[in-house]
Amino acid sequence: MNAFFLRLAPAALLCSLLATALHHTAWAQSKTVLRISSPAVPQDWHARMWTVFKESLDASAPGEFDVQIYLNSSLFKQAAEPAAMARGNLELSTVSAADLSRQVPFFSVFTAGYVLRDVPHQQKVFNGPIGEDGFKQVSERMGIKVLATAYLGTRQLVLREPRSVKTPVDLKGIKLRMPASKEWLFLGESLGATATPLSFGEVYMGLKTGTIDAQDNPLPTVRAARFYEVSRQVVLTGHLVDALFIAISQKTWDSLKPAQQAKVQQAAQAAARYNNDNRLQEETQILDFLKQQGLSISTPDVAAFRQQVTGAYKASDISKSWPPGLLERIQAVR
Ligand code: KDO
Repeated sequence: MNAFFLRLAPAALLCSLLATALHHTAWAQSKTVLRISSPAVPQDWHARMWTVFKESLDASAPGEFDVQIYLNSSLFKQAAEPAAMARGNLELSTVSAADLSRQVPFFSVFTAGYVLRDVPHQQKVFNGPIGEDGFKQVSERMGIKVLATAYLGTRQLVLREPRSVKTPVDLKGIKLRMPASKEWLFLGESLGATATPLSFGEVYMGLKTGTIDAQDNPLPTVRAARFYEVSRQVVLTGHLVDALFIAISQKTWDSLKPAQQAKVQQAAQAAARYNNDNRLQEETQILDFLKQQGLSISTPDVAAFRQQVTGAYKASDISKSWPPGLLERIQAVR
């Protein structure tokens, strides 16, 4: 290279670097940002599924989306996500039946204990005409759109200290932590305990310090959030076959091109499948893990719990808000 070109080389390099940087900035700016907020701990399947969502979109729509995942309620508080999505302040999250039931009483039925029999029943209900009816109401009334149903797991009771629990009477006086909403608290009371509201992020400390005596969650979550370190007993009540709905802000959804909507929907379904497969698999082995950690596993009189819980709902104001015939429609799904 002659002297002339050698003098030009640094300038040319600078120009090319600048051009690349500008190109990247423009590229980044043209990407649609999808922020995800979840209370889940990183090890839990419904946290890890968001990576599947991101990878799926990066593969199907390269360069079109900037997916940002915020776990441990680091972006929005637990249960604040639906309102944030409705306002357009958040793009995606998972929402519970309790979150939906405030504006869409249809979902209140799914906050009740012993309504859904098992996972196939849950999936058939939400992936069939009943789910379609409910999700349509969510779109119309809440400014969010449900993209897929994830199985959160079957909720069991987990106690800080061992105790003989056969029927609901045995839970009398037990401070059972529940998520902070009227639907969750009613579920806790219907089990015979004294329901105490606390956000998910505070459960570990609550168990450790004894401000609560028990909490209920699916067992894979007990492992992922390390609640087993501060618990002594699992009582297999199986009172709620719990779901989480992957949802997107309607504003975000409407801003996407039809081809992008299809890719986002597919990515959400892939994420839910990943969560469901792994969680189901883990649920088959989790009791061994918990026993190894020193917890005792007890089986109560589930029929007695079912009877008490079902009766409590029937007699409550909560069930008065349920659309007539919906419970029977759900029960008829086989
Ligand atoms: C909980 O707070 O117990 C709960 O299991 C309720 C669910 O609806 C969901 O919010 C979940 O926490 C979080 O995703 C943390 O796993």
